[in-house]
Amino acid sequence: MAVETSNCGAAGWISDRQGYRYSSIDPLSGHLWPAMPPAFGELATKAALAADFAGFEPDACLINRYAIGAGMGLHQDRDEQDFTAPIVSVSLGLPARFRFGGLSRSDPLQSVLLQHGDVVVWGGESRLAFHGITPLRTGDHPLTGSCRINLTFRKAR
Ligand SMILES: O=C(O)CCC(=O)C(=O)O
Ligand SMILES: [Mn+2]
Repeated sequence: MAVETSNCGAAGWISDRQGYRYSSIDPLSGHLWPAMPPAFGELATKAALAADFAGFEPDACLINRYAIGAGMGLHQDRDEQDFTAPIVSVSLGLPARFRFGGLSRSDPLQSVLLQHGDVVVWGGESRLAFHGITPLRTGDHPLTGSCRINLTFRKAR
C-alpha cells in the first residue's frame, strides 16, 4: 500500500506524468504549498545542529501519511541540490520500523523502531544512504489513531 503525501514550504516533492520532482506548486490545488510553520523549521534546524549540521535551513517539508500496511521501499533521497545539507525526519503516531543501510542497496541494514516524537538526522557520508520503512503494523495511537505521520525536512534547492 502506498504512502499518502503532501508538503509545506517553498518546495514540495510531487509525482505526475512527467515523473518525480520538486515543485513550488501543489498540482492538486494549483497553488503554492502552505508555508512551513516557523516552529517546524526551528525544530529541524535545532535537530540538525544537535547532530553537528549547523545552519540547516530546510525549504521543503515532505509530509508522509502511512495507513496500516503502508511502507516505503529502500531508496536514497538524491533529488536535492545540496548534499551537504542533512535530512531531518520526525515521526508522529504509530511506531514504524526504519531500515537504514549504506551507499549500496545491498549493504547491511540497521533496523530501528521509530516511535512518536523520534527525530532522525542523517547527512555527511551517510547523506545518500539507502533507507526505507517496513509496512506499518496495526495499532491505535492516542493522537493519530491508526496511522503514522512522518515529516522529512530537506534543503531541496
Ligand atoms: O517515513 C519515514 O520515516 C521515511 C520517509 C522517507 O524516507 C522519505 O520520505 O523519503
Ligand atoms: Mn527517504
